[in-house]
Amino acid sequence: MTNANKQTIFSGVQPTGNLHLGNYLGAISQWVPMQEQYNAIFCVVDYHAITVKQDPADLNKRIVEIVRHYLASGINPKKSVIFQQSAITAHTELAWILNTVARISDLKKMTQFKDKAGKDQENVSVGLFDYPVLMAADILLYNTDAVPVGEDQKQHVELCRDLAKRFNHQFGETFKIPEVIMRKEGARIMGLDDPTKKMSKSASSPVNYIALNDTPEVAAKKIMRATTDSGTEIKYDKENKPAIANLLTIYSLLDNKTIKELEKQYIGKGYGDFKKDLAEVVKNFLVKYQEKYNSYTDEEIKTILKQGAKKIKPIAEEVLNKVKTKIGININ
Ligand code: ATP
Ligand code: LTN
Repeated sequence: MTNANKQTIFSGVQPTGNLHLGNYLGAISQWVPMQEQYNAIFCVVDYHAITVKQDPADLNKRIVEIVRHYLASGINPKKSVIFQQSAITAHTELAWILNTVARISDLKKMTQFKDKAGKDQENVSVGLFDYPVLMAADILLYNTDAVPVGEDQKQHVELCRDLAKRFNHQFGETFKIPEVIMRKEGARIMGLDDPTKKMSKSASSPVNYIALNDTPEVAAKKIMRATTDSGTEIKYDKENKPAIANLLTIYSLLDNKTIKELEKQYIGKGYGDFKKDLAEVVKNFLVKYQEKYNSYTDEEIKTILKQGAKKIKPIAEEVLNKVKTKIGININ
């Protein structure tokens, strides 16, 4: 199943909207080198996706697409487990049990809920409100040591830790307490049109983000149109030059150069030169990425998902069974 000498990481992406460079740089790309060192489990969190309205046919296609993104990014199904959340019923069962430990006041604090619900908090689904509890169940079912995510998910992992501690306190040592892992740079990639807001697939403007399935030409144009700051210098200064700092971060991560190296490379050059080169870097990245993305058949992907679930289902069942015993509902 998994190697007892290695720690376990768990993470997931929702099959909603178009994945973008923020998802890739902030989350998925940091998983790739971790596959060597950890038991790595990557989930397609379809039960999370339905907390907001989805078209069933689109959702069905997107589940497969997320796996394509994982593979295109370099997740290797021989090293890591890739599976679909709804294939393992322990996720929703544990979420139900954790619902009895979570408090309404905990969930009301979640900034993602507040952002997504907006002014209409009373009329969104209970599922959207409860979403972080399901996420906690995902993580805790696999004795997870660490959860690599983008910065916007940090608060959810912290809630997961709190729920696990509360449960352990109430029922005795049961769950491992997971740590959050985030990139030092790139945990929050900002919108190309507005560097004060995170790049988001739900952004109102398509120039906010570079979708991983944008054509390389369209993506290059988006870079050329990206907002810049006043002044002319290519310098990393998050406070005063948030747009250039964001573009430098993207450049650095895609081209494997440090920000210092890039600053040096562009001494005496202007925003125009810098953006032209970055557009080329993004273009080249997408050409390779999309080639890999398209190189798998749907059948291959479905097999990967099925084998993944089969491999880790026993771990989830064992943990769930332990929980059921602790709370007193196991009668066998
Ligand atoms: P959105 O705001 O675009 O709807 P989300 O956070 O709901 O996105 P997911 O697809 O579930 O979307 O996110 C997958 C992963 O990508 C998570 O780990 C999340 O933290 C990360 N992520 C999302 N947006 C960014 C970003 N702008 N910068 C860095 N990481 C990000
Ligand atoms: N809520 C996360 C997706 C997610 C997740 C998880 C991430 C669901 N379950 C468990 C890490 C671990 C998001 O990115 N929107």
